[in-house]
Amino acid sequence: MDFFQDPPRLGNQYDDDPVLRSWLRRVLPADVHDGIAPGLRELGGRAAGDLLALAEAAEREPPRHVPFDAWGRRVDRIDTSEAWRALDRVAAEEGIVATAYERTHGAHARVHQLARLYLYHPSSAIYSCPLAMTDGAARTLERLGGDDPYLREVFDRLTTRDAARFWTSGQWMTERSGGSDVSGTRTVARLRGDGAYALTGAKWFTSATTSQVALTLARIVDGEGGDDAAPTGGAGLSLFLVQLRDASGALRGIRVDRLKDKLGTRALPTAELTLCGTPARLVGGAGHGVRKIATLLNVTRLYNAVCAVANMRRAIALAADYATRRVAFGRPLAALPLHVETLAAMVTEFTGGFQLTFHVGELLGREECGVASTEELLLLRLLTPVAKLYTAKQAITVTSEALEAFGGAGYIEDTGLPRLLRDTQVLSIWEGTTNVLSLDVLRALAAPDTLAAFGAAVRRRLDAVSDARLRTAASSVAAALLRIEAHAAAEMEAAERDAAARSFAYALARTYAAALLLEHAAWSIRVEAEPAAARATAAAVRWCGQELAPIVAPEAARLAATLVRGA
Ligand code: MFK
Repeated sequence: MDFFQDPPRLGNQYDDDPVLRSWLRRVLPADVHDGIAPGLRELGGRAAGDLLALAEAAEREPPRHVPFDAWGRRVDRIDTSEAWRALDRVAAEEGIVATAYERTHGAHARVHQLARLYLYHPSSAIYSCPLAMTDGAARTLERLGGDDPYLREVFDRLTTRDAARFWTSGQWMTERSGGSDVSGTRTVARLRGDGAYALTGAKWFTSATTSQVALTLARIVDGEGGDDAAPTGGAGLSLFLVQLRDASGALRGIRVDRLKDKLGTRALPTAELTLCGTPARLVGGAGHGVRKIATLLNVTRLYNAVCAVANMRRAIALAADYATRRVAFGRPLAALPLHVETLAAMVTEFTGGFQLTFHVGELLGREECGVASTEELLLLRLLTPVAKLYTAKQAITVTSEALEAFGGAGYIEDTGLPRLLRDTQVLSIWEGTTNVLSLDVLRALAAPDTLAAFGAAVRRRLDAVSDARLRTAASSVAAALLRIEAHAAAEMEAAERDAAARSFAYALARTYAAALLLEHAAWSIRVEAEPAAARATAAAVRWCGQELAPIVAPEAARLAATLVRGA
């Protein structure tokens, strides 16, 4: 009889995830945990069921730009699939954004919401992208919208569970002059007679152009004065809200030039736009647009990290299930020591990334409810870019390894596996590249007391570790922290500090995650039954066994310059 390999199967994505469940049990009060667990279980079932089917349908029918109607009129329609629109409805009804703003569980609301996002994202065809921007826009309007009734109404729509009223928001920052160096933004805003502004310019990457509103940056100029009249630099930019369409559905002074042809995220419409007098509402007063939109960026960067760990988790779920079905050399892959070692390395990466990311979620929840301490606020600012940049790179490694765990099948399109890698590759690019975020980490550390807050948070966790199984690991973390502090205190040229920024950010990520893993393992040993405690211990010990602070020394940076000049 012919042989056919069994495909991997997904079970309930909440029940099958010991890392998520154990972490939630530790950080949430029992009544909150017990209150939200049934909803998470239900969503975990949908993620392996109807949501997954919708995501696959949306991927089969990517969006299409229709520039003209049959009679030659410019219409710039973006046609999306029924499945893509259903994913929007599900997102509203499941409260993927709303949960964070209902604040039913106070400061725990953000953790609850991020757990829901984590379950939704890998079965959403990246509908999580519009939701990230929607959440970031909601938080920005909550902070800066004041008592403007229109902005209040927009906020309500971004945070509702009523699918008929739900709006999503885009975030248009990138222009042809660059996505990282936003201060070069050339779009201008002119005050109209009715108090609104009119925007003129070009936006080069606008994800989710089917959203109803978008936040964007522009320079306010007087009257008909040219671009030269605009104040220069990031502080000269102002933040605006654009409502894309009028009541008839027609775009308001916006031309869709084309949809981007991307490596991944193919169900997501990403467009190049020309703004020709687009009406816009100023948000939070004139000027300092970069500082104002940073509120949004810090939310979307956390989404990025949650989606990175969710992709790692999905890759591991598929590879681990397959390892029980696939027989090679007379045994299932799950019985081959080197395969087990490879999967364990993936699980370790995922578990460290998970701890770091959801810890940042906890901090954000406390900040949003006004109960964060000064130390927590400093850590939130520092660890948001750290978590984003580190988990994005981990997720690329882990999803790539997962494809290899399937052999040739991992390279074949209709297994759906290559999409997981393609969709993960974007995570280190959008919302700030690894290098831009590494420099943002230095920006955050420039604030007084930030490094001290980091050191105190790590040391407190190490001091609480008493179990003999964790002691060697705790010593490695203490040594890594000293290396971090020595690097921060060392005299060096700005160029040398910049050159080491990425490796320094990695050191912060690995060391902080190590402290969190140890804290979790110590708790698990005390409270949880086996095999949970053994699993948490193994993750902590393996994580701490790696080089925790691989900081590039100034001499190495000089060698780098030599290498690149000759390349
Ligand atoms: C699945 C998840 C999905 C997510 C999907 C999203 C899809 C959307 C795709 C995109 O839109 S990708 C484009 C995203 N773009 C970026 O992430 C921009 C990357 N570049 C940076 O982050 C640069 O560092 C930055 C633009 C911020 C540099 O701008 P400036 O003006 O040269 O920086 P400057 O002068 O240092 O900072 C200006 C102010 O902002 C300062 O405050 P003050 O005015 O009070 O001095 C900074 O402290 C503040 N600031 C900058 N970054 C901040 C911040 N504040 C808080 N948090 C931050 N991260």
